[in-house]
Amino acid sequence: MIYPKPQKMNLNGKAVKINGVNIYGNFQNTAEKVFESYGIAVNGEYEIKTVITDSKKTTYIDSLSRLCNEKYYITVKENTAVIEAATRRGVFRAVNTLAKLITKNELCEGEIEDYPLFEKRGYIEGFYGPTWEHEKRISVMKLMAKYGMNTYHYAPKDDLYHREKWRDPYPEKELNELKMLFDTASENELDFSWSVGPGLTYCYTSESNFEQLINKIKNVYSIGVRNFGLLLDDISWEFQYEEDAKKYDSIVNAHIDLINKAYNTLKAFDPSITLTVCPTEYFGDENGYYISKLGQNIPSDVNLFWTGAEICSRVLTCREADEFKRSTAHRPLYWDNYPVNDAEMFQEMHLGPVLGRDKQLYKSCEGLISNVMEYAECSKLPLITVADYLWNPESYDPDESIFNAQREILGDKAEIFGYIADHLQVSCVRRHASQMMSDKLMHINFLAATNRKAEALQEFSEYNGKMRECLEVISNTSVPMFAEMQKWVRKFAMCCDVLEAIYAVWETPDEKNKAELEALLEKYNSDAVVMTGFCLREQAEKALKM
Ligand code: LTM
Repeated sequence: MIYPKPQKMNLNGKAVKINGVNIYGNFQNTAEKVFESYGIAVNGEYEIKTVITDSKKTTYIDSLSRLCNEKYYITVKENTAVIEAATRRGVFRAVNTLAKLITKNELCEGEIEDYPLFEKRGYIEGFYGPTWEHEKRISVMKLMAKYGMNTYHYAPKDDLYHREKWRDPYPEKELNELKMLFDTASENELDFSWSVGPGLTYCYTSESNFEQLINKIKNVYSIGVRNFGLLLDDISWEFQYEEDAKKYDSIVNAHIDLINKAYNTLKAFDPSITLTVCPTEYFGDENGYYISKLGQNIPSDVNLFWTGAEICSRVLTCREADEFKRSTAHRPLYWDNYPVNDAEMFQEMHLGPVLGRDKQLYKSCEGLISNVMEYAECSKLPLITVADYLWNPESYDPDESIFNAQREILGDKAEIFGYIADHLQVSCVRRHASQMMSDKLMHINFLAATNRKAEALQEFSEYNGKMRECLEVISNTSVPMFAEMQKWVRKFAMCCDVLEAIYAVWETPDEKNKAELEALLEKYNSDAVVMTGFCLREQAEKALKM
């Protein structure tokens, strides 16, 4: 299987063997670059033709009654694959699918019809904390494009020029880096959106503040960016300036004026500009006064970010999205605060698949943009699952998806990595971690309770061996993701020690072993980093009573 899963894939015929491809037709360059990025040689014997047809078939999704510029068809027969699409983006998606099938040796004769179900699918660097390094940004972008995302929002809270120094133009070096990001996004069919967050010091009645805001946007416009975000999240509900308090009876009216004025000015400057707004009330009651009034008084084509019922929502439901639409006259554009782990979540590492988003949410929203962790490499794992969900939510399987993500990032280390990943799952979408360990200990306890202590010890020892092997691999292999996980690896080492100490008590329940276990457990518990669920402590406490 390839991910994201195509909507309709009927490949049952003869298997096709490919050493390299020859590409003909439109967007040959695009196709060649994609194949090269998968390590597939161009100038081989297998023929790939791209046919651009702007017809209902290639531009319209019947089941959703909407146009789509990412739809494509692939027909595979003998030594030829024909791609039909209406746009470069459609070809880009098709070539990625073909390249995945080729690299997995899964290309057979038959047909594929494919399109995404969510319209806007992407991620936002919208977290508090150290900003991503430039190279990591590029690497995440390319990967997410391979997984079918189409949107990237640049909004790091700790980029000074995004928030604190919103008035100042970017210095040359930073602007050049932004341009490189914009170019990479364009090459990889991602819509790049740059955001400004002026709300900490903005005076709503000041003409010069407004001019500074527009000038800052034009500063970024100069490198080619056309999609902009105006973020008003995490600012005071009180006016900072007396003039504002005098003019407006409520902050929502100041925000409505600002959004409308910015929208009109930017559209007059260039009609192709788009605007996305993050309101100050960005979660909770969809019928609240602020969000309802704001939504109803800004243009319908301004995208409105919304994080759901909570800042970090456990579930996102169609019912809530429909209610949001009724209240605000806008379908929500979800700013989904998963996998982000900033603020009070800083001791958690979110490596699990995305969960709890309705399978039919795409019918009720503009799209979903996932807020990432300050750890770019680690973010890739949950982000791949987000991309899978967004492309084909109806057949999204979180377990399959995360396993594929682990293979994508870690190759043959994926399986052993599962022994630590099992414990790094606690987040807003999942309250419990350590499912694998919990099942294992349950079985070991069962064996012991049914007079099979030798078998129990054998299984316990094998499990501890795997945990230790995982620790060795993570500590001694140079993988970018492992480097980001240091504090969790340190805690994982303590977890391995505790398990081994429990085992020692099982073998010989004497005072010395118990004292050792107690000390290790104490060390484990006093480290605030979030790791296993309850099962480790429970097992240790049982051993201490032996
Ligand atoms: O969620 C929004 C709209 N704003 C901030 C984010 O910047 C932050 O990353 C998340 C998670 O802590 N919470 C917020 O309130």
